[in-house]
Amino acid sequence: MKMQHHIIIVVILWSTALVDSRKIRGISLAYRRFYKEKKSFLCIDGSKLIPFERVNDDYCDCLDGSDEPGTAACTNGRFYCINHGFRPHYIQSSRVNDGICDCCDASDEYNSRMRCLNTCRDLGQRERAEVEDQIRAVNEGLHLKRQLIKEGINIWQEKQSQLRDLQRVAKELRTKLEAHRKRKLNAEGLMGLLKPKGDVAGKKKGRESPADVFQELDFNKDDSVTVDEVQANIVNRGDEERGLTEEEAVALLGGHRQADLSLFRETLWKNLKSDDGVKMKADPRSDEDPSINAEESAAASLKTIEEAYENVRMEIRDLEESLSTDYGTDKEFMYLQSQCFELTVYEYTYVLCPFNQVTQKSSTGTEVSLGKWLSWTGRPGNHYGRMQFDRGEPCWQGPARSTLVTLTCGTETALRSVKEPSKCQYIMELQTPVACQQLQRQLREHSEL
Ligand code: MAN
Repeated sequence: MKMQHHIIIVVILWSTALVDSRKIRGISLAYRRFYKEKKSFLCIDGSKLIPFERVNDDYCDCLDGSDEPGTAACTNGRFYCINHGFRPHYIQSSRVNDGICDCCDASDEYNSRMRCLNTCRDLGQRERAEVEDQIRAVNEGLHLKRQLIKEGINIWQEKQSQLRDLQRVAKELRTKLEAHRKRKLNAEGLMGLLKPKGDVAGKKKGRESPADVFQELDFNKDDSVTVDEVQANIVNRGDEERGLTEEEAVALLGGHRQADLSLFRETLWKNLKSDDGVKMKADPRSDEDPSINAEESAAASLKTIEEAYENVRMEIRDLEESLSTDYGTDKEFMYLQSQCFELTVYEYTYVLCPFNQVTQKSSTGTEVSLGKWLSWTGRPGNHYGRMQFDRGEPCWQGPARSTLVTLTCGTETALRSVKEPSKCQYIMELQTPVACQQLQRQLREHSEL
C-alpha cells in the first residue's frame, strides 16, 4: 500500500514536470518571467488574459502569438532554440515539428517523426576554432602593422631629408642662375660693342682693358677672380679641350687662390696678353667671331642651369605633394605610397596604386583610368577604412569612372576583389595588416560560445 502510494506520487510529479517543460518550451530566459504557471497568462502585448493551461496548447489565443511559443499554432509566433554549446536563436514557430531540424539542439522537433541530432557541440567547436583562427590572424596582422608603422615613419623622414637637400640644391642653382643670366647679358653687351666694328682681325690686338676681362672672369661679382673662375674660363692656347688643373690656375694667379684687379693685372692679365700663353675660352682674340662664341657659350650654360633648376623644382613639388598626403594618424599607410597591386578578373586586369590612381587594362591591351586619388572616405569611427578615386575616364553615356576601395584586415597586402556593381563605378577590397584593429567584439562573442 505504502509502495503504491509512492508510485502515485512519482507519477504525479513526473507528469507535472512534463506539463511544466511543455509550458515553457520555446521561451528564452529573458521571457520566462511572463510565463508563471501558477497564475493566468497575460499575452505579452497585454491584449488578453487567459488561463495558464492555454499556453502551448496548440491553439492561438494571443494576437502577438505569445501564448504559443512552443507550437506552430500562431502564424506570428516565434520559437526560441536554446542551443546549448552553440548560439541560441529564434525561428518562426510555424517551423516547430515541421519535419525539418532547425535548432541544433533538436528542440524544435520534439513531437515529430524526424529524429534530429543535437549538433550544437560540434557547431560550437567548429565556430570556436574559426574565431580562434581569426584572432590569431588579427594578432599577426597587428604585429605586422607595428612594423609597417615604423617603415612608414622611416620613409617619411627620408622624404623630409630629401626635400631639405633638394631645397639646398635649388638655392645654389638659383644663385648660379642669376650669375649666368648676368654673364649672358654681359656677353650680349660684348657682342653689341664688338659687332659694329665688324673687323675681327682689328680686335686681335687686345682692345679690351684688364678691368673688362677681370669683370668677365669675376662671375659672382665679388671683386676677385678665384681659382675656380680661372679654371672655368681660361684654357691653354692650342690645348683648348683640356681644362686647367688647380695648380695651373694657382700659378696663373701668381701663386694665389684669388686675385683682385691689381694682382690680376700683374699676373694672369700679362699671360693673357701674350699670344703663346693662355686665353679665355671665349676669347675675343680667337680666330672665330669672339662675340658670338661668348654669347653662345653663355646661353648654353644658362640653358643647362635653367633645365637643372626646373628639374629640381619639379622634384620638390612632387615631394611636397607626397608629404602633404594623409597617410594615417601614425603614418601607417605611408608604406603603400609607391606600391601598386594587381588583380585579373575575367578579361580585365585592375591595377590599384594607392594615393595615386586606379587603372583597368583589357585583354586587348587598352587601358582606361578608373580614377585618380581623391581622399579617405571611411565611415565615422573608421575614417581610414575606405579610399576614394574619381575623375577617371568618362563612361560612354555616363559619368566619369570612379573607384571605392575598402580596406580589410589581413596578414598580407593584396588586392582581393574587384566588382562593378553599377556601370563605371568600381568597388575593390584591399587587404592590409594596417586595417587590423583589436577584436573586442569577436573576443566577446568568442567567450559567449
Ligand atoms: C569598358 C569597361 C567596363 C565598362 C564599360 C562601359 O568596357 O571599362 O568596365 O563597364 O567600358 O562602357
